[in-house]
Amino acid sequence: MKTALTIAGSDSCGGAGIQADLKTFSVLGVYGMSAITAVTAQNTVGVRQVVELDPEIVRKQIDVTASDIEVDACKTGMLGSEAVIEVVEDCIGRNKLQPYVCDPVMVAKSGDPLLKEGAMGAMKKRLFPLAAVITPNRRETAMLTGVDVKTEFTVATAKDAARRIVGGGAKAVVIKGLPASDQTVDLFFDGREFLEFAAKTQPAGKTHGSGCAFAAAITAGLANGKSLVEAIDVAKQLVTMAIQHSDGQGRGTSPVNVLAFAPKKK
Ligand code: PXL
Repeated sequence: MKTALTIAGSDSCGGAGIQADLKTFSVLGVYGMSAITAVTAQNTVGVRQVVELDPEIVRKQIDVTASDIEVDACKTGMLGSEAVIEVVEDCIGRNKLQPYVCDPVMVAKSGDPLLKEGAMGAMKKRLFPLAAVITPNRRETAMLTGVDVKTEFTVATAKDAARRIVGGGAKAVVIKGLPASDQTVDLFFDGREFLEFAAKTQPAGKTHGSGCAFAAAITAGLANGKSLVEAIDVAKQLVTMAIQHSDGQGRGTSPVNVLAFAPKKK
């Protein structure tokens, strides 16, 4: 079985973060491993408390795991601080954790911050060049390109942002959740071509954990030897089903249900 490692925060309510990543890896038949960067006490309504782990225990989790089990692909989600970003850069390099998918998590759906102010520059400089792809949502795209976070990106205006993110040192980017009539488009750019992955879903921003599941599904696809574009295509299908078949847990933003994509018993 192929393997994948997620380096991310724990979401106690199970919809996003490490929990979403491990569920997604399992659904796609990949053996999942984790290095936890932060523990959040949260539910579908919001994040109540965040405790960041010491960067050295983040390093230990990665090194000890990767020294025993080969990592076929890796992803990062919530990293929290510049100190953790520096450790993760070092660990990815030394342990050759490639291919690597960078989900530039900065703010929870509920609006709670998941990355310290000032740490975004370190993520761009240290992690983006190592990644096969970066997967920002619209808000993260605005933050990464220095425009107002309320910017209503369309596929057309997101193209310029994608060019700037790749121009800044990323190999490829997928900007998630662009509204286009009754579809939601994820826009891919690798410096050469633009591709649009479209599906009919409810408007972006109404589900908890969709971004984590998307990046985890790309990671699992890469672990399984798929090309980046094939992996993104399957990830889009998985997230679309996971949104459509949300089980409706909680009183706030419903978590996605990645199990909806599990292979059906014959
Ligand atoms: O969806 C981004 C995200 C990532 N990681 C953790 C989270 C969230 C959103 O709530 O809690 C731990």
